[in-house]
Amino acid sequence: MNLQSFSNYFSYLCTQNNYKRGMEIKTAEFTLSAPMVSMCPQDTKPEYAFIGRSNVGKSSLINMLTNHKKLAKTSQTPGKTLLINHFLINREWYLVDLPGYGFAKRSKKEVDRLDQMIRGYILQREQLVNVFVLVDVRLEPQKIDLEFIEWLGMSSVPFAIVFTKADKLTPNKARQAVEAYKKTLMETWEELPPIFLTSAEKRDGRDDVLSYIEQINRELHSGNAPMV
Ligand SMILES: Nc1nc2c(ncn2[C@@H]2O[C@H](COP(=O)(O)OP(=O)(O)O)[C@@H](O)[C@H]2O)c(=O)[nH]1
Ligand SMILES: [Mg+2]
Repeated sequence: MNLQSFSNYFSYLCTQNNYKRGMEIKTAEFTLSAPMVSMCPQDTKPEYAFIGRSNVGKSSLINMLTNHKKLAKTSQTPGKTLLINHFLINREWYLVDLPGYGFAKRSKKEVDRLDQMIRGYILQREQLVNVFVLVDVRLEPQKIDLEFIEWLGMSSVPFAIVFTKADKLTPNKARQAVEAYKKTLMETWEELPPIFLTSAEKRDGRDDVLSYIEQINRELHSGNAPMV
């Protein structure tokens, strides 16, 4: 699916009257950590991957979404942040915690290995239905994020952008930052991906993100979703 058709698909989702209903998280279980896509769970349930630069608020967002104070911490024991971590949610879908991209303090060899692992997973994992790219709402658009987003679009990978740490700005400033980011994206893309504004601290945006996931799951179940 290319960016344009995904955007159309999202518009379609938004017109469905049940779009805004929140999803209840009943169970969230750590499944396994894999060093490469071939070692990920042998399962066909839909997967939603989360990625972003280190410190963007990924662990906090995952914990907020799942109502687990330490779920993402499970994956933070040494080494595991360098692996693909699967969490099974409601025994129905996977939340996948990917290593951050663009580490400052790693050797070139290590950066290349991680890069290959992340891209291999994203391109090869057939049950991956959406990548959430996390971006700190306080920062000017960063080259590394824009390049990653561009690569997703060029690779026809459906993705959404999740702005984090909204509570660190006034609501007005946060909205302005999102608008400025959209403007930057529109320099490259005709249509925008789905965009969410969140705060793990205030639990803002939780229903929106979970409803979005739930709606895609529902479409997949009913067989109406366009295949990626
Ligand atoms: N105020 C605020 N701080 C946040 C939020 N999300 C994360 N943080 C803080 O940002 C830092 C990095 O968060 P973490 O979730 O570990 O980032 P990760 O490296 O991307 O997993 C921590 O000190 C968090 O407490 C948020 O929504 N609001
Ligand atoms: Mg983390």
